Amino acid sequence: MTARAKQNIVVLTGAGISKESGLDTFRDADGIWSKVRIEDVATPEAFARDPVAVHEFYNARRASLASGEVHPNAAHIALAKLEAEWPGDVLIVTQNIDNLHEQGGSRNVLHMHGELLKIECQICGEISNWLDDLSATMACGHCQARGGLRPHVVWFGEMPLGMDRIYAALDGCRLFLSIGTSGNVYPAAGFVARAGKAHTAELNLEPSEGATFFVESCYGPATKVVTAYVEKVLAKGW
Ligand code: BV8
Repeated sequence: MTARAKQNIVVLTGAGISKESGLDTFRDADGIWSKVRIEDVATPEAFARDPVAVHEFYNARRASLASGEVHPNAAHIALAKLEAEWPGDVLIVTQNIDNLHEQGGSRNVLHMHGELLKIECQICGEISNWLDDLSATMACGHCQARGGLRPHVVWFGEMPLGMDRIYAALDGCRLFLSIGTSGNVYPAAGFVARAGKAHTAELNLEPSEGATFFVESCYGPATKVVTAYVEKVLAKGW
């Protein structure tokens, strides 16, 4: 087995990688949290207090993503090329709930904050693909119960998905890339410190909150810096 085949890569992505596909980020000046408060739409308490408002928030984003007008960009496609051509494992851990990594060709994707095009029943636990609006009165297609359906999304205060698998991948990886994230949200923002054996690089439009934790940084739009970085890794490593 070649040396490279033993070198696994973990890539963390955030909303910035989808910005050039037309999806809003959260904390940029015109971002999602400048228009609506986390406490009103992205916590279990908000959902219990006003499920209609929370469903409206996710229904609008789901309709945009499912419209067929939002496409993966060159950065998503470059990461799929890295996965296809790198001899070791490449795991994408995304904070994003869009499906643009998959649309761009990536297969090994872990959505730690859930997926916008899936819903879950709080009564029977069934997780289903769902492209339409969701409402508080809809019946679960699996158990037929009404009133238990929610977006399959991790809200603030809830446990992110796949944490054991993520930490195992971070412990063993030799390259950790952080792309398009401001480093504000934990535990994702702490992953760079967990990747003890890895070369760490931040590819972002501007320095994140955790910029000083990275050995290397490349600043600029993801469609440029990610494509260039992937070509460099495939040509000569890091
Ligand atoms: C949890 C829902 C317990 C779906 C989201 C310490 C340890 C552990 C927890 C905490 C802690 N301190 C505080 C907490 C609690 C909390 C938290 O982090 N709060 C923050 C606000 C302080 N965390 C939680 O509640 C998490 N759960 O902790 O459980 C636990 C404890 C330990 C270990 C395990 C579990 C749950 C967090 C999940 C919340 N759900 N989303 C949805 O509606 O989308 S988070 C939300 O923020 C999105 O998922 C988003 O992806 C995520 C992070 O934001 P970013 O992706 O970084 O987006 P942002 O806009 O901030 O930045 C975009 C970046 O892109 C910018 O830097 C910009 O410059 C750049 N950019 C812009 N354009 C481009 C670009 N880059 C490249 N190219 C471009 N063109």
